[in-house]
Amino acid sequence: MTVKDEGRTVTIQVGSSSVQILKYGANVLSWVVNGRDHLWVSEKAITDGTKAVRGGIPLVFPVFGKTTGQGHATSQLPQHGFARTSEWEFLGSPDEQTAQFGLGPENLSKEAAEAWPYNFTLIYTVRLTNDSSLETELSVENTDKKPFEFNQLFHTYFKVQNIAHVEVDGLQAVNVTDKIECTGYIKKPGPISIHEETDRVYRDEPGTVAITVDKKPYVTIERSSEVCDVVVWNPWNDKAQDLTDFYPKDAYKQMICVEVGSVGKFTELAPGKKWNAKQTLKL
Ligand code: TA6
Repeated sequence: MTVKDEGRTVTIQVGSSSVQILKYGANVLSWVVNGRDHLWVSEKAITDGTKAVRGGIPLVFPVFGKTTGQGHATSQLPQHGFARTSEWEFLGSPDEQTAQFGLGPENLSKEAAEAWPYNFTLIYTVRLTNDSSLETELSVENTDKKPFEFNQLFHTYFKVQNIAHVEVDGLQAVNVTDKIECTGYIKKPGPISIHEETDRVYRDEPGTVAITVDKKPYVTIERSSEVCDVVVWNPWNDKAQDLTDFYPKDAYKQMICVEVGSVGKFTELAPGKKWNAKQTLKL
């Protein structure tokens, strides 16, 4: 078991399994178990710090998507906020299978710090367990004298062999916001399959969500109670064509984003208080 700082990345090794984290965005780039990487990263992903990485586990904070209209504290921030496009500090390893990263106002670009003028501390903990599960946990602390509100999401890109054999199971009869159809509805019981551009938020989803392949469990996503929403996204062909860093263009058949977080509404954090979100990805 080792945690190695390799400069721009940190690698956790547990037996033959490994996780690699890019310090830029604290983006988990790979999760390799039994010789297979279970995260998808575009072959044209930009990892030089000039753009959010297309793949892995981008961190969405403090806003999901783009706030419409003026006046909200996040309205000047780019889509999905600044966490995924900031250089995080590697804080070290509490044990030989855990890496920790930190982000505060001092790490932000001038634009981001001006757009979201709050004192805060983010601590991101990535752990590869003895059974090769991947745990990611984000701690948010309000170190300011005024409250702030935020969204948070683990924007996980899972690699699959063929999207036609994949379903997302465990989603309950909850409110769904469909961003493609611009509709809202209550989900019907049963698994969902992906056969077109899909971009949905399953709100206040209480269950343990699983990605299945040919009806057999592939990855199970366990989460803390703060992580109450689930986003399912696949760009499909047309949107994949439009995304310059999405490559190969037909790779929408080999990926699915099942993203857990708190995005249905803003969470308010009072001065001096902390908030934690954790997901555990199990094979
Ligand atoms: O999580 C789904 C989503 O919000 C989609 O609407 C799509 O925009 C996706 O994120 C990717 O966003 P990005 O800014 O990384 O291109």
